[in-house]
Amino acid sequence: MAQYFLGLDSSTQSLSAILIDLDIQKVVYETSINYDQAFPHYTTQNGVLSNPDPKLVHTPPLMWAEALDLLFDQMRSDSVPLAEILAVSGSGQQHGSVYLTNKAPQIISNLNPSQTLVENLDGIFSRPTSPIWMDSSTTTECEEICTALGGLQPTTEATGSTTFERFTGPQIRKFYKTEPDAYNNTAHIGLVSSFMASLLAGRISPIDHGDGAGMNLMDIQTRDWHTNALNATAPDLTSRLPALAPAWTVVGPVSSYFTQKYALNPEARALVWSGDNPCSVIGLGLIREGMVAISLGTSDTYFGTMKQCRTDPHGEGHVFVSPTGGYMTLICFKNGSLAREQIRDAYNLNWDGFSNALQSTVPGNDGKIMLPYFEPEIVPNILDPGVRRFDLDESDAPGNCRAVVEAQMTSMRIHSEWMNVSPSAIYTTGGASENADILQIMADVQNCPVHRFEVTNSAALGAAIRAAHGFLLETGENPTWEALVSGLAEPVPNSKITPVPKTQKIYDKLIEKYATCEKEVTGR
Ligand code: ADP
Ligand code: XUL
Repeated sequence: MAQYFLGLDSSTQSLSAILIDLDIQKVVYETSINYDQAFPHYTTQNGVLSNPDPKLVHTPPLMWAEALDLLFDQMRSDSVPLAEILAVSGSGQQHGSVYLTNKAPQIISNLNPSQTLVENLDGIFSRPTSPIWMDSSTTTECEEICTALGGLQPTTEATGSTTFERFTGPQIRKFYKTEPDAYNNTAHIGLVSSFMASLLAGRISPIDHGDGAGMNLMDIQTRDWHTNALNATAPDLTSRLPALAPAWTVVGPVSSYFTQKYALNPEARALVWSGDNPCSVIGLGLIREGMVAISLGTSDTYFGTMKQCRTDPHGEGHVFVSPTGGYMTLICFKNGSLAREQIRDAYNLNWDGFSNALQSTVPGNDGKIMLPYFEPEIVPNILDPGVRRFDLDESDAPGNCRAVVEAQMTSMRIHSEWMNVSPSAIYTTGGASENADILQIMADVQNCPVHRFEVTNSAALGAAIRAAHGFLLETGENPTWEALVSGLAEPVPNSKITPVPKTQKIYDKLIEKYATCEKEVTGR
């Protein structure tokens, strides 16, 4: 018999849904609503309000709620078996915050199905727009909170990350400082994830530990609110924040608004939502310590997993709680595909030519090294961009092609070493994961097999799998993550690329030399 679980993804530009049938271990339905197209009346561009100050990036949260109505409408017209869904969970863009008045609990628990969500939510917001993760206007507040907590390393050890402009704590502090009346008028502060979960459950939802870790407000070790961080952020913040809870928490049955309006089953469970990155960890099948996903997109990102909580002493990698209950890290390298493209174009190559160059050069590149900071880099923190070459001639086209890729893979290895976990399997996604020669270097430098992974929406898929996990736990079963992801979140069959054993010694040496070059440039 079918076992349907629904995962939603409230992302920057769209709200998506994935329905899985756990019985046959397949995705059976997918849909997505693009905000700009569906709701021109909010005047968003790529999901955000334009602002003369590029550092201010907000979105009206009412739009996210309106999208929820339209999504269920869409599913109903597509004859999705809504009445048979056992549980629903979701994923939200991380860090974005939603500010509600003291009327919120009452409004959320009495949603009237003969009206729209938009009509129902009249009077709920104490701040009509939500700062989202693209907002970078809180540098002063970051410094204030970081200083109050004792500096970069203590802040990272306390909350899993040092303060970042987009993180929720600095955003809340700025709101309190610049709009004190509106802050006073705010009774509840949630994240995108917990706001959406609250609508589905018809009550204020907890924030899950995964998304909570993206706030600079949660103690990453105890997973409770961090008193000193709260005090450093804004007065009386404790009473404004919901509870924190594990990612498998059932908030309650779905709200009668959805059962009456869209014929969801009144028994269906509404789970807490999590952030898109924690959800993606599940949607990418990273269920055991040492499983890593590397996305080679516009930027390159590294998702690592670990059982124990360790934090990055340099504050470059974020530590979030994984929906498995362990920990995950997110490390973002800005100079990814665009850096590879710069080199490709500088030597008038196409991707085949770039691959030929990689094939015609040797692992370790005879010690030729490039630091590929075409743009300011996030990891390591480089504000003053520029490509640096060591024992590498700019006229050496194949040497430069190998050097850019070896640099990127080496940098990933060096800057994930603080986790103290050797990767056991790497799943790779993104545009450049098409390129087997790049993946061979990845496997060799990391000394770990690499598998290609094709995903369309790992966050929504992860949310659907999490819904199944929470549901089965509540019904007294003991689901294993292996069984849950099986068939749903697995790499492309026969895509495994194994490291060449004799390259190990070569790369151990290269890594040492690379680290020295990097130190020279960063001064650290
Ligand atoms: P994003 O999702 O961040 O927009 P994608 O994951 O779609 O990016 O990746 C796009 C990038 O993939 C392009 O910028 C391009 O550099 C890279 N790419 C595409 N094909 C190849 C290839 N064969 N070899 C290396 N890089 C490639
Ligand atoms: C993570 C981050 C983004 C958002 C939106 O720290 O800011 O990945 O979660 O996707």
